[in-house]
Amino acid sequence: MAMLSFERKYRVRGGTLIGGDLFDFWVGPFYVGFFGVLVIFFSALGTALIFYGAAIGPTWNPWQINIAPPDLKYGLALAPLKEGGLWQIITICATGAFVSWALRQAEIARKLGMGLHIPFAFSFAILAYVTLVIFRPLLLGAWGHGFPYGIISHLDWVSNVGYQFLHFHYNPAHMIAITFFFTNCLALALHGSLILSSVNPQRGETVRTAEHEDTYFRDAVGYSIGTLGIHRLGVFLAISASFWSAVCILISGPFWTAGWPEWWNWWLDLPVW
Ligand code: 07D
Ligand code: 07D
Ligand code: U10
Repeated sequence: MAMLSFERKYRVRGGTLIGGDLFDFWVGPFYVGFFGVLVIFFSALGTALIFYGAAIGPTWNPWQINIAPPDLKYGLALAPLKEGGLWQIITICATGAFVSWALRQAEIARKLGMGLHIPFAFSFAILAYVTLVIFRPLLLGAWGHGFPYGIISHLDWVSNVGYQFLHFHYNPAHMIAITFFFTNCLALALHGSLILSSVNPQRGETVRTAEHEDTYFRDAVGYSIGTLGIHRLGVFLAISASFWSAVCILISGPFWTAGWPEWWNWWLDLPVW
């Protein structure tokens, strides 16, 4: 693929975390780097193993394909390939691919002299995933507590684990996470619509400025967080949503074994009554 005119300026040497010049090149639009090679390796192996798991399973229906974790009886040991061992290797591949992807983001940011905000934010998604398939199973003493890899089967897992705690909505960290997710959605709706309303005018009208944007919210709610501030808020809301998700599932089992409604008994037990 031919270089776009501006790419010559940005496709520069250096910034790699490992490997020096070795993989410091592009294939088409993609920067490669050592971690790009790792991403391709882990995702190709992981995807191939999912296909192998599907091949030895009962169905090719994409919705029904299921790669289950080992039975609880295997504890934290390695399981035979066809009894959860596949899930264990796929988990290693997925974690390897996600972490390599974050490090590739970091290399690209360094190359461009940018901040590391993107890999920092993505690492919170990785945190939620490894909490589900590594940290929580480790604390509970069996890989069998990880979620199964399949479109419908992972939904069944969420529902089953939810009802194990009678009413998952009563999990206070789940409440905080959900509130962050909803607030994140509100913030992006406000931001997206504010930007479009000021910089994408009808034909013949002029583009408005950041001052208009500030004034809009001062008029409407008495305060504007500002053009940089809204992006800080966005990252904060998004990483907080993932963080509290990780917390809400990590405490379910390892630190709280009763139903979640029962947790609220502390309120009834307050001496003030
Ligand atoms: C839009 C970016 C693009 C990414 C997409 C996902 C695959 C999986 C692999 C068949 C926002 C690509 C999907 C590569 C195919 C195989 C083996 C991101 C965007 C389009 N879920 N989940 C989905 C994953 C968990 C839950 C959809 C992944 C937890 C519920 C998709 C993970 C819990 C619902 C999917 C993961 C949970 C879904 C849409 C990892 C709590 C839905 C995702 C690695 C977090 C929804 C049928 C989306 C649905 C849905 C992928 C983990 C709950 C298949 C990769 C265990 C309740 N999940 N999920 O748009 O329609 O994300 O399901 O952790 O209702 Mg899930
Ligand atoms: C884990 C995804 C990480 C993804 C990565 C990247 C690829 C590449 C390639 C596209 C965290 C993957 C990339 C594969 C793709 C290409 C090319 C994100 C992850 C690293 N709940 N609930 C949550 C709500 C109920 C239950 C979280 C709402 C019921 C359990 C969130 C409701 C019961 C668990 C949330 C609701 C129940 C959760 C999920 C409403 C079921 C979890 C978001 C309105 C009966 C999970 C860490 C998340 C969790 C979780 C929301 C209802 C159970 C806060 C809004 C009452 C068991 N629920 N829930 O975590 O915390 O994203 O996971 O009713 O385990 Mg819940
Ligand atoms: C933002 C912004 C802003 C912008 C922006 C954006 C945020 C104001 C200035 C960005 C936002 C958007 C573009 C909007 C849309 C985005 C979303 C809704 C988020 C969700 C995104 C997706 C669903 C797309 C996901 C696509 C991905 C992740 C790309 C997939 C790419 C690859 C698989 C290749 C990766 C390349 C690597 C690892 C480097 C090495 C590459 C090579 C060697 C070449 C390729 C080699 C092969 C193909 C070999 C074969 C590989 C295999 C078999 C393994 C792959 C396995 C698979 C299963 C795919 O704020 O500013 O504007 O734009």
